[in-house]
Parts: sequence; C-alpha cells; structure tokens
Amino acid sequence: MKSIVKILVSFFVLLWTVSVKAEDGSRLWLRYETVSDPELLKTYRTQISGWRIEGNSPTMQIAAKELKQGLEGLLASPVTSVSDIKTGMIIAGTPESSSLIRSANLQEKLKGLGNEGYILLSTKIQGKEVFVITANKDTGVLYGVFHFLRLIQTQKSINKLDIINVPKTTLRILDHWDNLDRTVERGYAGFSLWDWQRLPEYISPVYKEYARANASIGINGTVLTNVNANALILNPDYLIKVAALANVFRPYGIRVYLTARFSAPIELGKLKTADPLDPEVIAWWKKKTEEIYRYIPDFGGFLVKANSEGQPGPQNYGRSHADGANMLADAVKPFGGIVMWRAFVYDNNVPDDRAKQAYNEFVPLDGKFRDNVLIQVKNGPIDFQPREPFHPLFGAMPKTPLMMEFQITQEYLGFATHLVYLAPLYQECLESDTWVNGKGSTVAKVIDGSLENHTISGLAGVTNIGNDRNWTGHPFAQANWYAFGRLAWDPFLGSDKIADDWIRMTFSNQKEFVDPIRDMMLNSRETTVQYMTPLGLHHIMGNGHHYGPGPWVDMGRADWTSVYYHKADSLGIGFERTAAGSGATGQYAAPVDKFYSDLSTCPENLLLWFHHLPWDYRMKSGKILWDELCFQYTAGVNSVIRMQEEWAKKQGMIDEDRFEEVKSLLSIQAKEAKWWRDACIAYFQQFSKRPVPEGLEKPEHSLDYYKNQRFYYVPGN
Ligand code: GCV
Repeated sequence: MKSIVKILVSFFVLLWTVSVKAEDGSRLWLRYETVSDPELLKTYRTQISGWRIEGNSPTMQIAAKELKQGLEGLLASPVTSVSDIKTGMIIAGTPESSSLIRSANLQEKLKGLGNEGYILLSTKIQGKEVFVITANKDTGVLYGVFHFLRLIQTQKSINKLDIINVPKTTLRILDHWDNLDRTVERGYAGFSLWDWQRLPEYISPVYKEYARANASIGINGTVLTNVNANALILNPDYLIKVAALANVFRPYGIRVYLTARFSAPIELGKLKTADPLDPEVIAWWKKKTEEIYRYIPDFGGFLVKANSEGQPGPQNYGRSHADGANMLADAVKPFGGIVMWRAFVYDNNVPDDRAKQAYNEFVPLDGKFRDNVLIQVKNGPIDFQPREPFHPLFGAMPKTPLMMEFQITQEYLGFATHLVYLAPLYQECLESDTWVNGKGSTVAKVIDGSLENHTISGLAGVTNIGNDRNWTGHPFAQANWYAFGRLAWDPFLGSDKIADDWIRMTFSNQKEFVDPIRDMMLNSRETTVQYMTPLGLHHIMGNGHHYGPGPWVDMGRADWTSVYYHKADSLGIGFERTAAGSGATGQYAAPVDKFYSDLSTCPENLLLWFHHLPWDYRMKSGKILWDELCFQYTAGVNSVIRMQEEWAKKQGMIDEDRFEEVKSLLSIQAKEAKWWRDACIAYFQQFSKRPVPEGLEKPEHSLDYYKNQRFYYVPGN
C-alpha cells in the first residue's frame, strides 16, 4: 500500500513538473524545482528547520533572498527565517557580522580562505546541530549559499557537511564583445544586454539576474565592451551608465572592466598622437583613469586588443606591447586596477606561420611588464577552432602572469544552433602538459599562477549571452556559460562532474535522463570536430561570417583564407609545422616538440595541424588518410543522428517547450553536419582523386553547388 502511494505521489509530482509549468529557459540552472524524490524531500525537510543570515549588507540581503527562494522552491514549504537557534538551522555569516559564527571557533579554518573562499559545515552552536555557511567576506557567504543550494538541487547528501572551497584563480571574467549599438560581435543570442540608451535611469531587472547567475558560478568580473573597441565608452556620458551597471553588480562580487581603444587620446582627447611614451598621452590616460575611478571606485581595469586585425596599438609608434600595457598599468595602479593585454596578434605582412607570431612577439617581452599586467592568451595559437593544440605561449613567459581566454560563444562551433558542450575542449587545453618545468607543468598550473607563483591569475570567457529569453540561444549553450564559471573557479574540475550538476539543476535529476544526456554532452564536442575539422584540420569555415564550410576560400588576406591552413593539393593535405616546415613545433618545450613532430606519437586528432601528409598515408586504423578523413566526417554526421535519437527518447521526461526546442535545433544541426561533410569531401576529393570508401554516403551535390551558396545577414558578423 505504502509503495502504491509512493508511486502515485511521484507520478503526480512528475506530471506537475512536465506538463503544468511552461519553461522558456530564462531561469537557467537556478530553477529550484521541488526535490523530485519523495524520500529525499522528506529527509531534507527533516534536516533543515530554518535559516538565519547574520548581517545586513546588500550582499547579505541577496544571500538571504536566495536562501529563502531556494529553500522554498526545493522543499516546497515555507522555510522561515527564525531568530532562536534550533537543530537543523542554517546560519550564514562572517566572523565580523556574527557573534554566533565567532562562537563556532572557526578561526583556523577561515585563515586560508582569502576574500572569496567559504566553508559549509555541520557543527554545534549553543548545543544545537546546525549548518554553518561562513567566509571571511560577505561575497564568500553568498558563494557558500549557492553551493549549499546546489547540493540540494543535485540531490546530494547534506549530512555531516565539511566543505572548504577556495577559488584557485583571482580573476574569473566574462568578456562581452558587445558594441554600443547593442550588436554583439560573434553573438548568436540576440542583442547586447546593456541598454545604453536608457541607462543610467532605467535599470533593467535583467542586470540583477545576470549578476545573480554569474555569482552562482563564481564569476567576479565582466568586461562590458567589445575588444574591437569604441573610445566613446570612456566619455563621461557613457561612464555614468557604466557606473549604474557597476552599482548593480557590486553586491554580487562582480567588478566592471572596459576595453580601452588605444587611439582614444587622439579620438577623444584631440591629441596628435597616442604614442605610449609621449608625456601628453601618459597624462591623458592618467586623467582619464582618475575620472573613471570617480564614477566607479572599484573599477577593475582595462582589456586591450592592440595591433591586431586593424586595431591601433603601440606599434603604430614604433613602441612595444610592453610600452603600451605599462603606460595603462601605471594609470590604474594607484587604484588597484589591472590591465589585461591580449596576445591575439598576427599580421599578414609578417612572412611567418600565423600560429607562431604571438609567441615571437611576446616571449622577448617576458619580464618587461608591470606587476599589474596579465597577458590574455587564447587557448590555441590560431583562433578558437574546434580543436587546436595548446598555445605555445603557455609556459613560455614565466615572469608574466598569463590569463586564459576561452570562447564560450560558438563562433566556430555551429553558433547557437549546434549542441556542443565545450567543457571537454576547455579541459583538454587545461590538462595539456607544457613540460616547461618538467612533467606535470600543465596549462592549468600556468594560468592559476601556481607554476611560477604569480599572485594574480585568471580565466576570461568570451561570452555567449544576449537578450534572448533563454540568454544563450540554444538551451544547451547555457551549459557552456555554466562550465566556464565552474572551471574558472577550479581549472582542475572534470567536465563530466560539471555536466552532471548542470543537467540536474537545469532539467532533471532522473537517472534515465541525466546519464544519457551527460554522455551525449561529453561526446558532442568530438562529434563537432569530426563533422567540421577532423584530424587536425582548421580554419576552413565560410569567409567573414564563419557560417558553414568554406575549404575553398582563397581570396583576400592569405591568413584569412582556408587554403593557407589545409594546403591540400594532389600530393596531400595538412600544414607542415615541424622543423621540416614552419618550425612552429619548436616553440614548445623539447618533449612536446618531439611529441608533435614525431608521426608515431603525434595524436591523430592533430595530425594535419602539424604535418602535411600524402593522401595514402597509412593511419593507425590501417586505412589510408583519405579514407580515414571520409570515415571521420561520416562518423560525425552519424553521431548527430544518434544525438537526435537519444533526445527523442527523452520526450515526457522534461517540459515540452525545451524538449521541442532542442529537438528542432538538433534537426538543423544534423542538416548542417551533413552539409559540412558533403562540402568538405566534395572539395578535398578534387585533390585526392579517390573514391569515397565503399559503404559511406557520397556528397549529395556537386562542389560548385556548395561553393555557390550565399548567405545573407548571418548573425554575429
Ligand atoms: C573581436 C576572431 C573573430 C573576431 C574577433 C577576433 C578577436 O578573428 O572572428 O570577430 O574580434 O577573433 O579575438 O579579437
């Protein structure tokens, strides 16, 4: 009888969840749906008797609101804020804000937490078993509250809590490539969130929601503007708007940064030059910076793209990147600000492999930057491709803090249409061993500062957020924002664990849903590599807008063509980057150079990145290269079809809205995966002059058909 009642209760809870509530994705991973397992729900209800936030700062008020909203939703009962200490109470505060916390004698534990770490602890206060959420600063308490709620959201035990969590990095930043007209460069989720026209008076509720979501994953900074910068943002009429945003973000522990257009002294200051060694220019930036800090006292600092893709920079005046960065660093230093100077530099007029140019430019400058400058380096040496080896700069500038730049927006991975979980891409890079200080000198240890003992460290993610109702366009693209935040906090976390948490919070805790969808997510990046750029191919997408395949692109700047990168001809395919070619492998530490250069050790998934090989080169599978290429492309398409089949089985397990949306997007993805495969095989076949292997589908159309396709108003361009 008891079990029949249990089944009925579960059935009605499920029915209510999937059919009554419409979901538009706007609640992200902070939905706080009632715990679906009735037994567990009962347990949580018995364990938690109430809560009390000790402190009244704006941050503590946010923590209180979150705890209330979270517990009420998750436990489906009013969990009240109470003043007397009862068993099962949650007590949150800092030693400064709370005598109760002080009485718990946590001084030793709190010592190593810094300003952002926190503790979740089951302990006794006034003789009662309680849950303590504590930190040195209020922001830490807020992070702790989100963690506590996450335990319940993901249906974990809250018995005998003893969790200490400290971020491994100091800067965890979202880079918005948002323009002042609200278009977003490489943005596929609508327009910019920042409503400049109506700021500073109108404060959209979305700003708070944005800050809350970021705080829940530990993001502590946001660069509001595009690296292809507009100097106008530095004018007082914009600064007042920036200040209004900073005021909203501050209690969530988020600082605001701006991109600095290097020629601003000319454009705004009417100076004749922007030479970083010119006294008038130095004085202009100093004054401008003082002005910014008057508006935004906790302004984080500047992000700069200089002498790259047409942006102005110190080299226009015969000065180095260090000269430019240091001039700005000196201006922000008195206020505790930093400069993030990008290493994404390459020039068509430099007669060297594009993959080598940033290293050549920056390594000689190691040790020449001020201590408040970080060099922001993209994960790979070209440009956010579906697969790249790690950037050779990681580990090569030991005296300079290097910051990771990942792309969350899917410029080269199917926009906001393809389901691609990016954490495995991030993790692959972070786990790569640079070998600079011997085995185990991973990229993660370079960027968290531990390898060379840097005190500032961090990760930046080029965000995928826009004003779409669900924030990111594709419901699963939310996972990439989420995963970036979690990895920025702890670059050693596994993508599987992150996916597991995200699915449970965003969709369902049902095992039959979680397990297969986690597997689907974990495979999705490899699938995309297979149908776009298998075996180390790269940069073969459509020209300019970067939509779809374009291996035939051969016009314009050489380093913006595809033929520059794949070098396919009748003899073979691939970019020879060993000592026999461009010598790019020589930029890595000797063991890595050897690993990539030697055909017997070079991973086949990077083969054509480092080697130019004949079409009949024998692969490990025993197939010749051409056949393997066709197999890889086909495997990618087939995997998308399997994703569709897997998703179809999930009907009824989640709300109809998001189910249908993902289903539709997967069908576009399947169509586009086939397009990639057919167009690339048709193109490369003219060089290989070999048949598509027996049993594999042939391209549906002629090469000309694919080459002649035109696309208008492609987003993000
Ligand atoms: C913001 C690539 C993108 C550009 C981007 C640039 C960069 O080239 O296509 O849109 O510009 O990277 O990272 O600066």
